[in-house]
Amino acid sequence: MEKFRENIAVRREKAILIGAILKQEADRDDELAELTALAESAGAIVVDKVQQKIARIHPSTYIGRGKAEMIKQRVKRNKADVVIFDNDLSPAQIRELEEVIEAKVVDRSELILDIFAGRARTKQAKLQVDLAQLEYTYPRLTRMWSHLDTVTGAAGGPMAGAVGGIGTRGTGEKQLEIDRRLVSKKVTKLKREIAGIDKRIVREIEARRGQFKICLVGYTNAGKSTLMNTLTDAGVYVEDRLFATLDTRTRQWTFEGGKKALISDTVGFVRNLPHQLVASFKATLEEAITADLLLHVVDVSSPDAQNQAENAKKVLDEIKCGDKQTLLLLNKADVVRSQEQFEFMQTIYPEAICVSAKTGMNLNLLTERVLQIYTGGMMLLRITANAGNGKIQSYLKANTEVLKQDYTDSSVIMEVRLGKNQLAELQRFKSVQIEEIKE
Ligand SMILES: Nc1nc2c(ncn2[C@@H]2O[C@H](COP(=O)(O)OP(=O)(O)O)[C@@H](O)[C@H]2O)c(=O)[nH]1
Ligand SMILES: [Mg+2]
Repeated sequence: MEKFRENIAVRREKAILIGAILKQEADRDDELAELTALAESAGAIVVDKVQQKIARIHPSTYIGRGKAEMIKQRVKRNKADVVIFDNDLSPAQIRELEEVIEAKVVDRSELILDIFAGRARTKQAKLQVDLAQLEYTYPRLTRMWSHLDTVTGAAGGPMAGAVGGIGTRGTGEKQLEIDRRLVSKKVTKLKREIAGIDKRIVREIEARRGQFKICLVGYTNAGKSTLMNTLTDAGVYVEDRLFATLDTRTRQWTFEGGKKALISDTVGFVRNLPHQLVASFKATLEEAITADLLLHVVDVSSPDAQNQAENAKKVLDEIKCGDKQTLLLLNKADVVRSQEQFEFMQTIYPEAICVSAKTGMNLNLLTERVLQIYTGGMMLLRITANAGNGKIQSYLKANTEVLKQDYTDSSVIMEVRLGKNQLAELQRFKSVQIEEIKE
């Protein structure tokens, strides 16, 4: 049943990327950057890229049979498993291309669906992705078989179609019914899985309580994953210790002085997202909703940078993250193409930090700002407690910078520097006198 297009996953597969551009369209010099970031996001290993000019869209193969033959050779040479198109293909085109190329063919929307499916974690997110998948593949399923004979009752919404009655029986119709049963089987299986997922989510939230959570947002290819890796190079994937297989994109970020935060990567915004996928895309941003701080990464070397930044802000507003503490990062500052545009971006976003995830430029500045927000700024305190109160003394030694420690007959007086956000924790200690020292 490989024609059911369930097998769109490209994880760990060697992929060749194809971008077909109509002759009259403008040249692109981005080397399929977005598709590359998406493919890697889905776990594929990109082994080759082809940007192909075509005179027209060929109805059966999109790019034309000759070009498809050429891709077949490249698949052979690279021992590739999958060919990913930057274009949206019809089911018939995919089928035809798979026959000529003799490898799995995936189009851009399918790739995006695959990523979303891999990232959705809550019940709601899962259901949304599933719905998007059905919305996208079910009508294709219907069309795929309807050429065999006329199908009644096959039209309509994806769910309606799956439970709808069938009139006369023909070859295509029988096949369609089998496929429908597969769809409903899949839904049942998913529901069972969701029950398990719910428990894991609870565990995850438990594990994260009280930790400072940072979330990377921004367009695909902006450099979010690179930034996360650079910032946490010495850090550990949190899943190793806490969440087993649940979240592969959350890492521990350890600051100088030993403070720790959690930093999560997101799929990112996608250019020209098909409308069926918008809801499921938003579901993948759920990580952002629970974060304490957002790092909004913008690729400032892209001519489309301002538009992307504004677009991302709009969506963050829609999912009610608009008021969340956010640092805007103008990334790829090492490769800006237009100095004029770079300066313009700095003018309209004066608060933004210009960074390079690749060269490490200004990442110390970023770290400082994050730490400042994390701690709420530093303050100096004089703390007086009973000399016998060992708890407060060990807390201060472990969690603050102790500048001075004096003893009187019965008391200990300590001067410490700590983050404003630690104050609440400190106030939980009984019989302790706290005074702020103005510098
Ligand atoms: N020159 C340069 N390239 C970068 C920088 N940050 C990321 N990249 C490149 O941009 C591409 C996309 O980066 P990635 O981290 O996957 O983006 P994501 O989709 O936002 O996670 C990769 O090829 C990176 O090597 C940077 O600061 N400078
Ligand atoms: Mg990424």
